[in-house]
Amino acid sequence: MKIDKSARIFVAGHRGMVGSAIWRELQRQGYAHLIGKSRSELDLCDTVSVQEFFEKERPQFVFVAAAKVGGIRANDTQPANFLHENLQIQSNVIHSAHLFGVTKLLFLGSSCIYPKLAPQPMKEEYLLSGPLEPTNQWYAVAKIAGIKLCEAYRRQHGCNFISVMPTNLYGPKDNYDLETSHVLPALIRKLHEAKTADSSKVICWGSGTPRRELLYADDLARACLFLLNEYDEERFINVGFGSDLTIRELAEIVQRVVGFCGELVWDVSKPDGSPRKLMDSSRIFALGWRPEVDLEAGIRLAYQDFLNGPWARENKQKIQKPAQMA
Ligand code: GFB
Repeated sequence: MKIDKSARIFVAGHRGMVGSAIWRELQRQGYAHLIGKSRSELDLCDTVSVQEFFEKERPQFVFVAAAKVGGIRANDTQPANFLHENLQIQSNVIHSAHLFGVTKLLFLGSSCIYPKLAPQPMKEEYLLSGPLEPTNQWYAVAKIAGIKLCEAYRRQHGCNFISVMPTNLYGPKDNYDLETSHVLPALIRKLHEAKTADSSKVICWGSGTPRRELLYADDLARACLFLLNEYDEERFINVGFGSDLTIRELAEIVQRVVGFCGELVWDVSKPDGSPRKLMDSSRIFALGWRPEVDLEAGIRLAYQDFLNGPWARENKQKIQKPAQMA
């Protein structure tokens, strides 16, 4: 299905890293009628407000990029929030999309839906074939419920709702809070602060041996628009970069990009999480989509975004005082 450039398109979560990347890509491709609501304007956990919003705005297409997200520690320490908020957001948006006749909806999941020890690379059919990784099982269960909701509304009501599983993501508007962030923004901030404070070492979490696949958010956004136009199947579809690396190798790239010459110390009291999460993206590759941003180039863009944003400015103020290094 080809989407008209004047269609009313709602991006749930348009201020987040993924939602804002989708918004930029929609604008770049000339879609003229975009709808986005900040959290203070519309609480997606509130069923009545979400239904009223759909009734008033009547979006024709919906991207569900709103979610409570975080890195390994946030997932591990806030299980109730990750499960409850994500279940609420997605069921409110998906049910309202059905009630108000949305033409097509795209739901975004996560690679953590796959079993902790799934064979690599992970194919779509490995869903629910083994136990989940304990640190993020709550988020994973919510995302699996989101996939199943889309399938259920398709089967029972004939809705064209599709699900897309991205690998680990990074890019503009990432979260640099060291307690709740994912590994890449954490490494960018820690290494930048260490360089600025002339520290000799930085503490990284875990053993450094887990492998991760990372995709730049704007590449995911291109994939999402491509799939909204081209993909109508019930089966969800993986979107990955196509190769992975160890966390230690990732940290070494960040060292190079940031220009930090000190030592990386691995704190093995912190969890490693899944040993490996490499997606098998052959289905979307066969449809003709490919990532465009190479990892080191993407990390350079992300570092620039960090330097231009509030986290680095806060850091500049902080280092007037004696520097604190993690
Ligand atoms: O990105 P991350 O937090 O989450 O951590 P997951 C990836 C790996 O980096 C783990 C290590 O092995 C961490 O121990 N790591 C090293 C660090 N230093 C750091 C650091 O300073 N901060 C962080 N955060 N990690 C998440 C899930 O899993 O992936 C989410 O918890 C979601 O639910 C997301 O699915 C995509 O890749 O392990």
